[in-house]
Amino acid sequence: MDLFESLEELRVTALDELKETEDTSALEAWHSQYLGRKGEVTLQTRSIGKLPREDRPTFGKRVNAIKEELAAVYEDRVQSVRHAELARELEKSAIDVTLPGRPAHTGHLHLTTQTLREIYDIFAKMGFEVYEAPDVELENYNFDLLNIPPYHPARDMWDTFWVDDARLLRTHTSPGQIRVMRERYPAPIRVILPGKCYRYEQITARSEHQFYQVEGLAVGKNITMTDLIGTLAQFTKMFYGPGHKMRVRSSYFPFTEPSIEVDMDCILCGGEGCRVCKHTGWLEIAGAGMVHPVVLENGGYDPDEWSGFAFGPGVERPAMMKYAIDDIRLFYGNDLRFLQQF
Ligand code: FA5
Repeated sequence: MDLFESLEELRVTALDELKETEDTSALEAWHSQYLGRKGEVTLQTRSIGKLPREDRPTFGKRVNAIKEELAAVYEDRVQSVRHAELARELEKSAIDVTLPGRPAHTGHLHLTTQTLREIYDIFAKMGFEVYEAPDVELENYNFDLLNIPPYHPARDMWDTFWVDDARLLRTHTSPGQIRVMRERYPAPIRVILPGKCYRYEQITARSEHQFYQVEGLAVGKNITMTDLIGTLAQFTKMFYGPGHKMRVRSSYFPFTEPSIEVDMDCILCGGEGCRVCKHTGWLEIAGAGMVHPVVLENGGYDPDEWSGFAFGPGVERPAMMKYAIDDIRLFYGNDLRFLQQF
């Protein structure tokens, strides 16, 4: 076979092999085999010397033409192989838009907020409006105007976080009584004052150092203890549902006279006694009483003409009773396993 024939044969073989290439590495191998610096087609020019002088230009031109042709066909092949590779890649990593997505977790109201709203609803039905008072309170409002002067031992009932010499984090919602009375005088009052209270005290299963109270205050003409007990009995019936026991004990608060403590039968132990009810079968849910004449006066109301009652339940403790929660620390422990149950 002469050099011209073997050159044509090389062309056909190279084209056939190029058609077989399926990926980039096969293409690279093909390119270096035929068109690389030491490729079979490139090296054809070295055989020129073996040809008769008159055939050499024709052979040289033919080698160049084949090189150009193969280079052009190679470029086309590169394009189509890349396309095919890309298509395979896309198919492998394709997103299945028909798959259902991961569900987004929606939050919900904290149990304390739910309980607060439930309490607002109940008192709204009895004609009480919501009145808001500040968390950072003047010592004067938190104590003095509530008939607790600096020397009074009752201050020991409320271990206090002080902000400075005159201001503190309110230890109870009762200072709001003075604010609302001073604002509303001489109108009759029927409000609840919800909010957070702060006490510098030991955290236990039943006591937190931050907790909510919902103060209640009614001021009017001829308001009596019967109205107070009736209101609290109605509240407990609506909050806990029928079939629960409420009891009232006499107690002492400097800002009410007479004063009472309101207890519910302990739902957790069914009255048997447990650590939450301090083994008594009863859990204290509110302090209450008839507004003390000094407090009425400090609020601007003449005690000879006006009378009133006040009460101050917590929020977490009544919720613990209602939902059988045996540790108050769960409320603010941020454990979703707890929070998601409500
Ligand atoms: C008071 O704070 C009075 N101001 C209540 C009051 C208002 C009496 C109006 C008379 C008239 P006491 O310290 O008992 O009272 O708290 C009232 C309620 O707040 C308790 O019954 C309880 O439900 C809740 N409470 C008190 N301390 C804590 C605490 N550390 N953690 C959780 N709840 C608490």
